[in-house]
Amino acid sequence: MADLEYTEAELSALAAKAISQPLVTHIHTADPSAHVFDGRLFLYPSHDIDGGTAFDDEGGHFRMQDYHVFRQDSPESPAVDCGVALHVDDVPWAAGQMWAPDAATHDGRYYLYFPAKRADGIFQIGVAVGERPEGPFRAEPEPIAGTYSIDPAVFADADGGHYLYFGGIWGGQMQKYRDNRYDPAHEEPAADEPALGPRVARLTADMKRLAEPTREVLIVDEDGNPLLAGDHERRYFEGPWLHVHQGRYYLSYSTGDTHLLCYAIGDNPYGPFVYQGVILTPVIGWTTHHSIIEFDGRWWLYYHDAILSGGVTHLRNIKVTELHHDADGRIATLHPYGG
Ligand code: FUB
Repeated sequence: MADLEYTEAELSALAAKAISQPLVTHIHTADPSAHVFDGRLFLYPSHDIDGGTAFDDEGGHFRMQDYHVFRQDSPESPAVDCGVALHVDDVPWAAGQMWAPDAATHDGRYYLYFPAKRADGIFQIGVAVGERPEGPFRAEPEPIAGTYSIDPAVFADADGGHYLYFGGIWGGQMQKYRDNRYDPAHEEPAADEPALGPRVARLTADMKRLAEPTREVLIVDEDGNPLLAGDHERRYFEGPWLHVHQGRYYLSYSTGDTHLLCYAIGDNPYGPFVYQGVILTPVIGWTTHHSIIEFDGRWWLYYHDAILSGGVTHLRNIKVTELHHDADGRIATLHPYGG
């Protein structure tokens, strides 16, 4: 997960061809989860900082400590910083590394879901409750029992149910679990074995607990065979997101070391999901992470790159661009710097 080397000239050429510009420039932001709550648009990104830690494949250089929430009048409007919504110092169980968050609303309250490392270095997912979409949020004293790993994403289904998805391999630690049990001896499956999928569980009505043990979300090819761990261009790595288009459930995610945002389609929140294709080709920076929303009848992809920092992988900036589904529901592939 090293920095990328770009000359000034290369960066200006990429910026000139980019399909969108950074939404936030006064701080570094990444992993944008966008939501329309009561007709208003809110963004829940990571807040990147330089913690002075050397790069490693475990993501030790992503040392984030807090979250800012942003408000927009529309995806094409400026993003207004609503300030610090939650700080790690106010989370009793968390020691650091506040990675990609998400948010949900239910019965007039707002819930921020976030991963963080406990003092023993193990990631878990917590929830914090607020009275307003922009926070501040008050963290529950303990992480959500039964969760682990990173990248929570909460999907609100039309029947009122909420589903928590999560999971990331490598630094996200999901490869250390099988059947929801941690064993430090576990590693990623071999290349010819089925890849690990994200985890999903329905949330309880109070939005603070899992209503059931998490189960694996299966991503399969067009013949129904599970994608294999060696299929790095298509297999799940991190950053799950769910949206519904014309009655079908779309699971989108990052392929990590091949830097693609891909999608797969299913007919219910648990899957299986059939792999379809690429949403976004690689951005500047090692990571790619996104969310997809509909606003006023148009679809939008929120994502990030690292153009503001000249390619520093852990100093990113969020962006947004329009997304198109064709008549068959296929998503047109976007190229972040044209082409
Ligand atoms: O922001 C830290 C991590 O980088 C996220 O949790 C991953 O999805 C990747 O974007």
